[in-house]
Amino acid sequence: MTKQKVFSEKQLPQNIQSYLEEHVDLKVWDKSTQMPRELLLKEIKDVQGLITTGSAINEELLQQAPELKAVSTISVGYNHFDTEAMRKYKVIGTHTPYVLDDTVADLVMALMLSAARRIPELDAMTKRGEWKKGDDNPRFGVDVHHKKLGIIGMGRIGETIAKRGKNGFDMEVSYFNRSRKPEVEEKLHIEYKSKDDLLSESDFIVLMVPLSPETKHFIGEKEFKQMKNSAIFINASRGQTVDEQAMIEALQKGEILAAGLDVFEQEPVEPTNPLLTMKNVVTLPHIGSATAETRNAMAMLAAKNLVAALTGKGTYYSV
Ligand code: 8YV
Repeated sequence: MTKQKVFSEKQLPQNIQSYLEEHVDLKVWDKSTQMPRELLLKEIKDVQGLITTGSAINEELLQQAPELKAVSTISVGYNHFDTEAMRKYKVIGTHTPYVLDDTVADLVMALMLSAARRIPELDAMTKRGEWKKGDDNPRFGVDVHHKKLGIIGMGRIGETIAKRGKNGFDMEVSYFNRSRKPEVEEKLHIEYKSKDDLLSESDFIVLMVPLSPETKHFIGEKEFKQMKNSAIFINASRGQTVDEQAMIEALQKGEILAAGLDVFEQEPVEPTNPLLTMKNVVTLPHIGSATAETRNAMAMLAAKNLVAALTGKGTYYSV
């Protein structure tokens, strides 16, 4: 039987490439840079499977890929999938849940600690040789332990963050979610709060909702005004879940104390973005899942998802 054709727009580790080659006829974009859209549109003309990380899988692409049966993204988030159009063209979409939960939760804790204890700012100061003996008040941060942590979005990653906050840092953890999760409340000893209560009572607010039309600008001017002036806001979901201009103003006016951001409305973040000049904002280049182990596990899961979806053998995580 002839193997089905698969194109990967991302370079893959050798063991994953070998796994794919056993099952499919594989072609890979051989550069580490983002593949230009027009080249992708050429490559997908005669393939049955596509491995992607963030390219828009929309009507424009689907129209030009008459043979396409499955698209596998190496990410848990799939806001780049137009799921309605994919259904229309009978194209299966798969993603990579579970394998990145701990890694992303670790990064969220790192952002909380970094913003609260001013780690990047004081690291830079120390390296500049500006550590002088005497009054260290200007370097005071705020505690993380025993504080109130409010998590917006209680999915798999939200739960993993709750565990760390509760068990690792003795925090009082509450959450807001579209649907209440009594079994998680019982298991983790966390409390459900309305969005308003969570925003006005939490010391740390972590946003972990998937991006969809309902969650675009889920946090904006009104929500920042509801937060305590001492609140630290963390976003490791998607940049568009926050009205970035409103966040900039809230930080400038001192309506919140600090922020830890792994994601931005525009990625890569524009060099002129005012957030990049704020000492009380920790900025990262979307590295939530970016450890060698986790990215390998995600790529392997994406490969297995695709093979299962194309061959009809085995299970896959459909979106
Ligand atoms: C991805 C992410 O690795 O999984 C997600 O949804 O945000 C990241 O972990 C990133 O989108 C690149 O694929």
